[in-house]
Amino acid sequence: MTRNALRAIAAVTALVVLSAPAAAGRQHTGLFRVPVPGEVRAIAEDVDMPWGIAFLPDGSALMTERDAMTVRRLTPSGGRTDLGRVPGAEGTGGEDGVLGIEVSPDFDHDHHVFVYLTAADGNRLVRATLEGESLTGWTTLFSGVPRGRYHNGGRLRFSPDGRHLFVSTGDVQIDAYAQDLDNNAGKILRLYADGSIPEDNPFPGKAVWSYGHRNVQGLGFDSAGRLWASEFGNADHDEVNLIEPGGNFGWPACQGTTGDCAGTVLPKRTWSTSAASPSGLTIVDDHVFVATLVGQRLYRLRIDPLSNLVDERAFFQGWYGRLRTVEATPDGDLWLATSSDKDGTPGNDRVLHVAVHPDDDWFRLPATGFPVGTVPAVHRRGSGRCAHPRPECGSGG
Ligand SMILES: [Ca+2]
Ligand SMILES: [Ca+2]
Repeated sequence: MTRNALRAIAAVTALVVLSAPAAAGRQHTGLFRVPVPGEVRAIAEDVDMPWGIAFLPDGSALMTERDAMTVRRLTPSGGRTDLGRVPGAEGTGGEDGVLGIEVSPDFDHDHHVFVYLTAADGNRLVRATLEGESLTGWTTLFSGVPRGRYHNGGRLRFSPDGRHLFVSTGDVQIDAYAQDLDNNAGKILRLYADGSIPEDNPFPGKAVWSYGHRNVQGLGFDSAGRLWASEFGNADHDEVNLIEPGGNFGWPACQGTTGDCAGTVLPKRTWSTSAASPSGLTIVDDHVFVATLVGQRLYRLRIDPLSNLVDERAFFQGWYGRLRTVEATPDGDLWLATSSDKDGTPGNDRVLHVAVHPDDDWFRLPATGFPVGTVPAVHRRGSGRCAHPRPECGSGG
């Protein structure tokens, strides 16, 4: 089959996806308030390289530690239970180890937990069952993702309808893998929850959902059911992308918007790598939050009716060091994980709870969108906006 034919299939798939109603959460036509990060308190202060965080129906969360290769359960009040080391995981002390974690959309019935880890022969997706205070019945669902000391991707995210599990991978520092559709490195993969490959994936028989990625560590869905992803650039440009099924996102010929980008999907936002190095991503009320490592800040960007990212704000810049992961709680607050992996001291990372206060102002994403040039700005309050302790005052941008 020719590449054009494949692209045609991908385009049809895209139309099917984009025309499908948002299956869960608030509709894209809903009236949203601007989520403003506020008070911060520590949930855990002596964890080691927290990487994945996923919430259980009771409001507690499962957290992986990358290098310790463990799973822990944290409660919002600071309670902690060790669920043990993940069998079969082995890291090199680089960026591999036990990475993303997800909870089954049907957890109340199946108690399934999904983990992305580095094993001896590559990165893989595994599943366990949470029974009481232990994870049992570890099963490999999908393997064959190349591993490397660096660029292992690792984020897991269920689609809003719970039918598909998305997996981000990295190019493991072999650039050519990202463009090779027979290689699962440098991709976003789309699987069923049992690890099988959906028959309507853009490239028949392949797990590949999008390709040409360098290292994706953040995935999130907006209220229209669209997938957004954060991606580490090389030396110049980090990216946030709106993912199109079958899309080529450019790497390695194209980085950000520079290089040979013909025929590739350009990012919706780029930053210099010194201002970002984006890992985790989550979306609250159609605002994209991105946790950054080198940038040591939390970005918030609003998705506007034209699917652009606008009204960027940076929070907590330099306050907590490198930030790996941001996840929305079931009630719309945020958990934030630090990543002090460069300081040579194990066990000194934190998981933080960030209260989110809806702003006084509202905005609406209409179904039809506004004509270009008439997109209404979010109205900002004047006096008092930057009164202590609102962290938004901590930085510009
Ligand atoms: Ca790109
Ligand atoms: Ca440390």
